[in-house]
Amino acid sequence: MWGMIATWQMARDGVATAAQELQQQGDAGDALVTAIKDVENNPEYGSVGYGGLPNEHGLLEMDAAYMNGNTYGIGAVAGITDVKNPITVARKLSHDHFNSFRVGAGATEYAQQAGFERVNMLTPAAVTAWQERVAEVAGKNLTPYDGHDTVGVVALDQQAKMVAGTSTSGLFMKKHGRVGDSPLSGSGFYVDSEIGGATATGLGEDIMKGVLSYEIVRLMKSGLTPQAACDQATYDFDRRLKQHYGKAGAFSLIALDKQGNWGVATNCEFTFAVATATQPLTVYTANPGP
Ligand code: SD4
Repeated sequence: MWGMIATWQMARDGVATAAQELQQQGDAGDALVTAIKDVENNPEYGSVGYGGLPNEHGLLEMDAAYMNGNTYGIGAVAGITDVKNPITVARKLSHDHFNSFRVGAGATEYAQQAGFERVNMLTPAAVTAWQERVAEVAGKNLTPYDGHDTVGVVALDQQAKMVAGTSTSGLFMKKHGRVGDSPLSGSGFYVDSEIGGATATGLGEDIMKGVLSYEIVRLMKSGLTPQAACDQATYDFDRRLKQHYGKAGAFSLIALDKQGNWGVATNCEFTFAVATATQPLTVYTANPGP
């Protein structure tokens, strides 16, 4: 069995290539990097990698993480700048026992010293979008837009290895140094090859309150299907946030288990891509649950 699930329609092409790798006995980690790099490299996607929208100062700060479900090795970067593929930096860090989560200037310095390509990731279109938004909110308190999209992937290969990863430029107009859920273990992603994995997209500040990716893996461990685990974690926590705050940010969760079964739950309109040994690549639209 093999399988891959990824957040948002933008992941479709990357998942298509990665699925071929998995079908030909490829490694789950390599396939995940193929899928995420495809999104990072596409300037049309304003929320991930090249073309991502910047923070309040016009600086593009990116977050990414990689987890190996066989070893529990995790690598992550937050607020990294001018690096072509943050997911590849995160993956390299996942081999390290110490210093495996780097932030800000330290993350960028690490990537440079490790030989990763240093490039200006801010496109002219992103600069224009930022200038327009700055003019729009001039004199007001800048707030991030809701609804910018992290690419999150969970993959299973034919050797039964599972991995999870995320990459994002976070929320447009975020405060300098703001970090969301995406690089945080348990919140933006989690995977255990003996159980399954999950990743999140949406308002990081709310996702991390519920450590939602870990919660889904924990529920799968207790015997729930990926779909039941996604439903329970997502809708329970959405309810609790609404009880406490009167509202909940938009968020969506996807999961894949070690048998290649998958699940999804969302409190907003959400698209995702799935391919498994028994199911050709499909992009679905999910609607908010109860
Ligand atoms: C964050 N979760 O930085 C990311 C952004 C995102 O849909 O996925 N928005 O909070």
